[in-house]
Amino acid sequence: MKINGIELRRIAMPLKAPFRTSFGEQTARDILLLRVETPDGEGWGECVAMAEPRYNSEYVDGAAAALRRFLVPALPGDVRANTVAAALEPFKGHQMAKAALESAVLDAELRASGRSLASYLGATRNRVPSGVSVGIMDSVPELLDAVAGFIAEGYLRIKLKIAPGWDVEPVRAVRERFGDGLLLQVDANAAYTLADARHLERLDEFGLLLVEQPLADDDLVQHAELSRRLATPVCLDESVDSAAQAAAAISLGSCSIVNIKPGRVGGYLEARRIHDLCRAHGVAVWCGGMLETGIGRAANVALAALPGFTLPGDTSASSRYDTTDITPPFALSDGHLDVPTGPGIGVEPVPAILDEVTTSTEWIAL
Ligand code: OSB
Ligand code: MG
Repeated sequence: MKINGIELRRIAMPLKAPFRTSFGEQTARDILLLRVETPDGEGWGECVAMAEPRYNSEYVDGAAAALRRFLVPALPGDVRANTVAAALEPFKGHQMAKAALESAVLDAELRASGRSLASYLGATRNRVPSGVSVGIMDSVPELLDAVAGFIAEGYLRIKLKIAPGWDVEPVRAVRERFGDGLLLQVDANAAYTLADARHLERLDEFGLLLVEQPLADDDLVQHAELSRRLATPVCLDESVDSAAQAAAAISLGSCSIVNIKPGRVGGYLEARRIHDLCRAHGVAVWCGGMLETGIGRAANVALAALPGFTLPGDTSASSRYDTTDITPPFALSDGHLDVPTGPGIGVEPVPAILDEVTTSTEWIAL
């Protein structure tokens, strides 16, 4: 497939409510979108790097710089999506920037051939169960109100963000208020150390589905030690940035569940490899989120429809983030999101909405 060029488009999107995690509070989104233009069509990709390098080392200005200077120029003139990763491999890191580029090329390629991303990836379902990630709040009553609202909307699983000082008590309160039937899990975003193992053991009494990324990103050995000590299954997010890292985590016993975020691992093809690897090892996976717009969400929902995704993902409805999405909104039906069936990711930005939120565009000719 020939590519004329690639448009980098920055958009500013509000968040309905501030989203607080152990690494910071976010009140708005600064997002980079990629549009690949070919002689007979286009393809879209969303870069999930955040404004600041607090979740991982990537950040949106850095991703744009890496794409402009190294990644886009490394693409061959005649490119296939399944050769993009190899072309970008000489440049270390920058998984989120690489993922966005591969995603846009893949979308263009699939649109040109009339095939959906879900079908291409090997999806076996036409809808996926939705969970929601609930930020740290100022008080337990405020948290209980927020969780009650999400349950009323139909979310099938609740994830609570935790941090030292906001863990056992909010989890106990949610469990007591909503009962043992609620699918409940927590995410620490690397806020603890192995010295907190005793404290984390206190979460065991709440019957959580999992505890996500309790320790530092590069602490695979300590995660293995913690996994042996906790009854609650340990799930990794930040620690897994490739299939090789997933394999290491599995063989060390660092986790029994993996959160797969395509951006974090360099794209949907690597995400599928991690899915296949985990499935072969009996390790459950679920699809994480990075507060994506409808572009990234559409692709995540397609991935989440693969057979190894046996736990509800952070694939929430568009309305969880904002009052208007740049694509037709993803809405919950019975606690599920429908998997798009159209060519490629199956959705496109609504031009008028996209223009309204655009803060800059840049064209890179190929
Ligand atoms: O750790 O899973 C995370 C959002 C931004 C960065 C990291 C994480 C998250 C979420 C929100 O938990 C998931 C979503 O709703 O997209
Ligand atoms: Mg996480």
